[in-house]
Amino acid sequence: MDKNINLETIDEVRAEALRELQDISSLSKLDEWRVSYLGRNGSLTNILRKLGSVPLENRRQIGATANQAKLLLEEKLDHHRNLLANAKTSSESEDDVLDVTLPGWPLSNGNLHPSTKMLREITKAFSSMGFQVQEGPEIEWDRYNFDLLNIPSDHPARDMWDTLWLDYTDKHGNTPMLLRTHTSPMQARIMENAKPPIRVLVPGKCYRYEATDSTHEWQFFQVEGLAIGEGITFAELKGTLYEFVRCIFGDERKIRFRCDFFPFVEPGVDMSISNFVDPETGKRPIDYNQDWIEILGAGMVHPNVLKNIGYDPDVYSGFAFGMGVERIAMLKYGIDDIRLFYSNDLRFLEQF
Ligand code: FA5
Repeated sequence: MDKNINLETIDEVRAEALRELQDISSLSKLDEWRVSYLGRNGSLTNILRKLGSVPLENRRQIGATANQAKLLLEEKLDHHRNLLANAKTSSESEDDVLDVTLPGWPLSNGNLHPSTKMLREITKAFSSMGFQVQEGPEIEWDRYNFDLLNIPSDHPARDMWDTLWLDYTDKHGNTPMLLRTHTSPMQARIMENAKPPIRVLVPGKCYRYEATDSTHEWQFFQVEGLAIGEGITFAELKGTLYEFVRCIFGDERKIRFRCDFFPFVEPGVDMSISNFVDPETGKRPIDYNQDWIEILGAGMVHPNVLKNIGYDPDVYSGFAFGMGVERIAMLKYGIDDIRLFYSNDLRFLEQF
């Protein structure tokens, strides 16, 4: 028989453990206590391990007492651990008293993205001239983006709008889909569904497969304008665009029209806004070495487009324009690089 193991030894170990436990005031000390009594080489664990050497006649009683002692110490351990954890929480919350006199955290207000701001200003200017706003799909059929606009598949003008194609043809074998390269497909969609007189403005996102630089993005907003009726002339197109520039930039900015080619208008023009050096500040609105910045293409709707939709070009005429929203915002707010619009830099975005 192992002489060290008897009922008194177990009583002594238990009493000593309970005594020690009373003085423990930290979780780390409590863990040391657990290891010394209940750990793998703890005094009570050693007693239990040696039970096999106790003579059979005593083994049952000594074994039962040792197990009871183990259960008691485990119970006390849990209880003491909870006591210490609660005491920690309440002392922490005493340090953490709420001082209602401290200033609060400022709530940061969101603000509109400069493209959204510009879009709203542009639509407001044209609404005051009687244009209605309508939106259209960004994923478009080849037919609307090109064919109906007098740009057949072998037309070189397709290169002007390097295209992001979608790998999709519907079950009727309709021509492939694409991310619209301009808002002009809405000209055809609107004419298909409405009867003249038409005065519609179409704001929306466009995509082009092209390298980016300070004035070119692969995604950007355009606003398309379309006016169809009887006897509409180029003078009305010019008048509308002059009024638009006056609304957005005031009377100071100069406007320049130049001939340009777009297969869906005839004649076609592009329009630029002055970027002259201000004599007072010696600076340009945008810091480019250019006197003019192009913001839109425009023209009289091509008779072929009218015919494609089923309008009689001898009865109806009209004008259309498509403007780059970020380019206008750049001129208005003096932004040098179009790539800032989509770089998600809060230091830039918070200025608007
Ligand atoms: C067009 O997209 C024609 N659909 C415009 C049009 C409509 C002409 C109706 C006639 C009648 P263009 O590719 O030039 O044309 O683009 C028009 C405007 O969009 C440009 O003047 C410019 O302001 C803007 N833009 C074009 N490409 C980009 C680009 N990569 N990044 C930013 N803005 C662009």
